[in-house]
Amino acid sequence: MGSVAARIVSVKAREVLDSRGNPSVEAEVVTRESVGRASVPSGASKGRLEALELRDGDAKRFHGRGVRKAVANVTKVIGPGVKGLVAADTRRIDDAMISLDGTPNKSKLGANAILAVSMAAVRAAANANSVSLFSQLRKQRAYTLPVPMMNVINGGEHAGNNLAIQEFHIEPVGAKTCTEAIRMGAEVYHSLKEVLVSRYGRVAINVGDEGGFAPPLGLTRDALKSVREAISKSGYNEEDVRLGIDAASSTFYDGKTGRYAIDGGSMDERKLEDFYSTLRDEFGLLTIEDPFHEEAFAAFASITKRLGASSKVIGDDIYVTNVGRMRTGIRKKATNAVLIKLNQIGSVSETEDSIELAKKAGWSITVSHRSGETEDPFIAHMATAFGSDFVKTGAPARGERTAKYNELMRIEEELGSRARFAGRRF
Ligand code: 2PG
Ligand code: MG
Repeated sequence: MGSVAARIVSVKAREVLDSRGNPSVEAEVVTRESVGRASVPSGASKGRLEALELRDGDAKRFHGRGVRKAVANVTKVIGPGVKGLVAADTRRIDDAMISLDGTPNKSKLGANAILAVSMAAVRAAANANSVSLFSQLRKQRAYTLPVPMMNVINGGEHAGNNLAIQEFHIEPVGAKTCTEAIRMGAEVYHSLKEVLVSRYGRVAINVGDEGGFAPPLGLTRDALKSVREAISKSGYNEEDVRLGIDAASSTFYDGKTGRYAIDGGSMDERKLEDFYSTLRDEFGLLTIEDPFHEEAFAAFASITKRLGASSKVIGDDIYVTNVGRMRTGIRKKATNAVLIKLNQIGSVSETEDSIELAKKAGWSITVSHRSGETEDPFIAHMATAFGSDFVKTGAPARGERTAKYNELMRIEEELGSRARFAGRRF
């Protein structure tokens, strides 16, 4: 089957809503042979150095959160600028947009405008060739599907409770396939619902931004205990379903005092490291994401040295999927793992560069959603195409989260014997 060099004829864009009811950019790249559509997500606990998400600031619409400027940038600037380029030539399209923008953080056209087109172009190419998105992203004989990191208890800026830690994950590494891992995760999620009702009453099963429960708790340990009980209630052991956290600790760090407000008190860096270490021992935490604030390279390096042999220390806000920041992290041995988010950097090809750099460094890779998501399952394909060890895309509930998990199951089915599962590979 020869591939078609579908060229971009036009680019459209519109405002759509994300899972928090905020506007987001959706783009459509049109070729003579196909159309590719994509929409971008939006974070709440953002890294300071992320590429810029362009918002209108016009208080009369969406409380200032409209994205009409970004939409206009797609139709008026980017569209004419990429017209005639081959939709499959992701690097060329991204470079063209980056130079049209001309700023280091995509602040002129908006990363939301640029990324939407970058993703939609890959889809247009896949559709023109009648291939799945993952194989358009990267052609391989066999693919490795990621272990889902499912966020089953929400805290921090994603929930209305007093948990400082933003996310409590389950990671079914003992599954044989991705599809089985998703089933195991969904079972634990439902056992957790029962555990929370019996411990704290029905008020505890309201959900947060990523579909995890948001019980009215204030202590990290209480959340972890409930998740652990849910794992055993589902008939699994803690070797097969591991625990993890994303502290997103920039959100509870006070730059003036250098202290972290957590569990009703406050801790300095040393104390917080000891706290994580105790949690690791008590709950066997496989993942600790953003344990310290986004500039704390030395503190990251210290905890990685201490816990890194058996746990993944993931850098999210500290790296913002930026190869420059990641190089600093590699040099300083700050982490042994990275979170990859397309919209932190703002184009598909730059995201690929970050993944390749992480691979070279021997880091564990987790492709991730944002807390504000659309129904677009692009990251399921991204994770598969690049052999990400893990995928983080929320609870196994709520449509914008299940869109990704369901897509992974379809991909695994399509691949058949060409599918591997990352499992315990970490
Ligand atoms: C994170 C993300 C996604 P947000 O911190 O890892 O879970 O949250 O999208 O709000 O930055
Ligand atoms: Mg994070």
